[in-house]
Amino acid sequence: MKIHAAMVTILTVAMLAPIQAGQGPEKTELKLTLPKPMFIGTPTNIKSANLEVVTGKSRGPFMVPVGTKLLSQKKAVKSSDMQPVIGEMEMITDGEKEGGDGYFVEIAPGKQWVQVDLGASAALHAILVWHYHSQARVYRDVIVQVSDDKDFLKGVTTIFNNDHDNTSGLGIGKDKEYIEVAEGRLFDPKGIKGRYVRCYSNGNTSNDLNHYVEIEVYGTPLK
Ligand SMILES: [Ca+2]
Ligand SMILES: [Ca+2]
Repeated sequence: MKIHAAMVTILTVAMLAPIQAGQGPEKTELKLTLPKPMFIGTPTNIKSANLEVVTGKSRGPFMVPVGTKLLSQKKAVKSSDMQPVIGEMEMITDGEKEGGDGYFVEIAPGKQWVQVDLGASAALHAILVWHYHSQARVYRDVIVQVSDDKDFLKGVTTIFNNDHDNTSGLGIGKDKEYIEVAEGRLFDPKGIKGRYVRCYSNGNTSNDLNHYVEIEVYGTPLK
């Protein structure tokens, strides 16, 4: 039996409508500008005790409330290492996401963090991080936190934590390690409110250093 394309559309809309009606604000697909991939295929040389299943598939659409915008572009970035080995902190929010040399910031080895100051608290709907994507790597102990406190001493919400053995001492994380790719990693803050986004890492499978190509934070400003 052949199913007519128009019929499929009607069925899809009919199935989605009741779900959307029961879930508060209207949602739309988050539109991203992605850099070109620098490697293809599924790497086999990565050793990780906590790696997610590698599918090689792209993330697919991610839905956010209507009115969600990029809040992080050109915003100030601070780090536990303010004197990067390569690059400048500004490069983390400059909108450039290419993977090659000249596009990543390299900071000190071991447990380090960078944090974006959005300038004002906002309801956050997507956080994307590109550590490095010119080679397949896993960054260790990736922890993403949101707070209204620039020092992250109070009111801290952890959005993601894949430090499964608590190496970094911020608590055991239940999330999986993942291989860096050109589409970046999307973390879902689920509307949590905050002004600062802090990202930890602790070296990677190629070396002990920490890298960032870009961080993007999407949300809706608070009225
Ligand atoms: Ca950049
Ligand atoms: Ca760990």
